Amino acid sequence: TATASLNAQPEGANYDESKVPEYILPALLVGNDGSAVSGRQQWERRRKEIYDLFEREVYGAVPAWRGKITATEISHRQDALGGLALRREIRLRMQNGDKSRDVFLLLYLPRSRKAAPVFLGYNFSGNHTVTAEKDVHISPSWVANNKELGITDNRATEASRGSRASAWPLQDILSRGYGVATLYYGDVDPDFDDGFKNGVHALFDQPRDSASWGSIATWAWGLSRVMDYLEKDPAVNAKEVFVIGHSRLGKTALWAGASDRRFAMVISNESGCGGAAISRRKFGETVSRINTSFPHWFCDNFKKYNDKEETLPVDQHELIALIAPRPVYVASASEDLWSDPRGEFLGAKNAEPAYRLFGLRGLKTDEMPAPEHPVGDFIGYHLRTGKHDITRYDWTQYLNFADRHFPGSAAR
Ligand code: GTR
Repeated sequence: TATASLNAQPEGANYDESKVPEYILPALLVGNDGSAVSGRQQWERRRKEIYDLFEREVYGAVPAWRGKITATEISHRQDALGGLALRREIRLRMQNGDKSRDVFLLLYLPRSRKAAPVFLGYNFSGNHTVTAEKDVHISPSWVANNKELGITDNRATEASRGSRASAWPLQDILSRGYGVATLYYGDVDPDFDDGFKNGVHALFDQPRDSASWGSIATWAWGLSRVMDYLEKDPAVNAKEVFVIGHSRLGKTALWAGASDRRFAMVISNESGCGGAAISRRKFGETVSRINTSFPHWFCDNFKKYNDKEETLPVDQHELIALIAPRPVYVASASEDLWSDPRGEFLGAKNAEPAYRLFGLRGLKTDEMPAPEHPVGDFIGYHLRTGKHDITRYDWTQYLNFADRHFPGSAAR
């Protein structure tokens, strides 16, 4: 679980920069047929090639959705967070035939505005963990057992209420004029390997193959379904929905941003392997380690690259490039070597050519910045001192980045 991995520096991995192999990254601006990509139109074609490779070889393809989703507001408060926010809980009932699955969205909106820009991101342990407010419903879904949170039979209880509040500085976010939409990722797909039977998988009946979606693609799909809802909610400015995630959910945010261009901005907090970090560096977590610990996160094709990162047809800078020209932010933590901070920086750096095609600047630096020195224009980056986590410092940078790119949204 997120909490258990906070201090993890697993053994048997390379944490020595001098042992990073030499590698050549797949060329971002050269088409599969060898032709150079210069204009935006050519990029659109190239972008599709890259997207298709990620879909087939890394995250897996989403099967056709034939169901329907019904949104029902299950709670509403005018005076949340000491009067700062409106708070609503919305049940999204996903249905296909006689099968259904409920996903619960927790929405905080600044009282000060009519249609709010919103940060949308999954939480790790249930909506009731992001706030100490007593009347937010406890997630009824399967959650990972966790002694610290008092979870022993895969059910959340009062003991975990507010336990992840530090990862969601709601006062800061709301007082700066932004809303928050969050949901528990296990509502969409519980995070364990069950052969893709549970979660929303039960609502799809297509047979699986080696390119079928893994859980990251499933979670990304869930974010798009939330976006479908947000687009219809007049209290939300659907043109300014920013997708955010930490760690495995940062990988998810990047893939969601690549898959669905309705997300106006994308934030990857310490997403590491299979996220922003260059796989070919084999620094910290590697493709074979991640496919072994989490065989359900990616499609089966990704396993072909275990210990063979150099044969991947893509690398993660190209995932970030798929987000261009929308602003994207990549962040690392100094003690989080498992996520490969330098690899994340280089992922961001090597995405720049795609932004350049739009006349936009990326990081505005060639060197990895010192801790607490955020950099970048359309590609933001910072290294924070400390461990694997998402903190108030990280959020402050994301809020600054949002203010800069969406000046109409900055609190007046
Ligand atoms: C670790 C995993 C990472 C990252 C992290 C997290 O166990 O190896 O890829 O996803 O969990 O999500 O906190």
